[in-house]
Amino acid sequence: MKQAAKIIDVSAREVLDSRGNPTVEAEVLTDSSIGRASVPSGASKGKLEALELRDGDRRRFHGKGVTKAVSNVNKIIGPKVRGLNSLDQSKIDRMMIRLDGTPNKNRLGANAILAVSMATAWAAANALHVSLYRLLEDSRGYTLPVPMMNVINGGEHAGNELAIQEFLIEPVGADSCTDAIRMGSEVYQSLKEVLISKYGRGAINVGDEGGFAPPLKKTRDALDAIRHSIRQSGYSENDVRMGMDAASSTFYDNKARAYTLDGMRMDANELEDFYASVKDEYDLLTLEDPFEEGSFRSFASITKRIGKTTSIIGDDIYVTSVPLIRKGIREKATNAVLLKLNQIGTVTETKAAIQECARAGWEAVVSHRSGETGDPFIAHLATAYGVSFIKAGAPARGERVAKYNELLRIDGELAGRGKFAGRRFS
Ligand code: 2PG
Ligand code: MG
Repeated sequence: MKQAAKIIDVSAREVLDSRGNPTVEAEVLTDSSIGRASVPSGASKGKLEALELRDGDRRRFHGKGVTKAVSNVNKIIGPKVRGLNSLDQSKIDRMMIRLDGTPNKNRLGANAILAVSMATAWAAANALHVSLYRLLEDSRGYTLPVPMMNVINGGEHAGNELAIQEFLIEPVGADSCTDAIRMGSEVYQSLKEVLISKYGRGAINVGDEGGFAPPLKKTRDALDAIRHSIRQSGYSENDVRMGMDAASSTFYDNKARAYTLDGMRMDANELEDFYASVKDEYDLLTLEDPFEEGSFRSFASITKRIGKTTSIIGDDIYVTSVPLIRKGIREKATNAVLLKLNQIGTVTETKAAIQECARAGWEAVVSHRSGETGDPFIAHLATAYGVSFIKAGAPARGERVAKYNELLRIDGELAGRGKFAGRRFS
């Protein structure tokens, strides 16, 4: 694929994300195509994430404007990228990293850099008239990921009292990714009925990622409702597995070194016991961020205890950074990694993080953010690199289904040639 599609213009604008906050959208124009991308934004962020540059001007968007990042694209990045070949993704990404010159992209902003990085990939794919996953491909053939659908929202993503941020369903027993999306949607609709009949219509308001945000307080209440809805949809718990993202930094008290969960105050050992019994009762397939992001030791302890049958996923502790993932591998801290483009800021660095997981034999999970846009980039990224899971929210709300619908298109285009990652887990 060594053709050229020369970049002739790069521009950016402020658009709104799914929470109604401003974010950066960039356009890359080549001599034969156009690529457009917009960047997501997190709520429960890791401390070491690349910088999301916000204006801080209280008179606009409550300080959340991104005009500085937009202007960095228009005035600083754009002129340097013009004239380059859009197919040289890693060269362009490396150039932007150098231009920024800081370890966490705090001069130009990861939101500015990532918007151009992703728009470059779209422009290159469009110039070659191929789907994006084909452009990004890693030559190992295509494997479509298991969708991890967040059907009950808590933590920072909802106004209820659930401490755990995400309760996920994972239809591993499906025949294909297309089938898995259908199964997930069916369970989601059953869950709606289950929640109404148990708790009334007020229980089906939704959180930031489209999952229901019922007025529950206890972890097991949420898991029970999901289990009930899996059975009510006619599936077994082997077909549709369950997972959680605790995002536990959000319920950790640093001074007291204690976690507050389900009305209990627990130290790391007690919390590990809690997770281990929940894992046994509900056969959790995945458990993300069980401890706050500095606790590599606690992560390693739970991985040793339940990691044979459960993927312990590190999100905030790795922030998609290769050096941190390497530290995790050395310390056997987890056996899986969450990958988010905007935690690190370029497509090339995200790819390197995925490859690091593959080398260690760890599962990789490509993920959305709680603040999203209609950009379906991650559906292509997950397929191109054959990761096991994609986490893109509930099978509801436009910005969430944009990713699942793109997977349906990709699966259709591959017409049976794409493998499905679910088989390994069922
Ligand atoms: C997470 C993400 C995505 P946020 O913690 O995994 O679900 O949440 O984007 O708010 O960091
Ligand atoms: Mg997380």
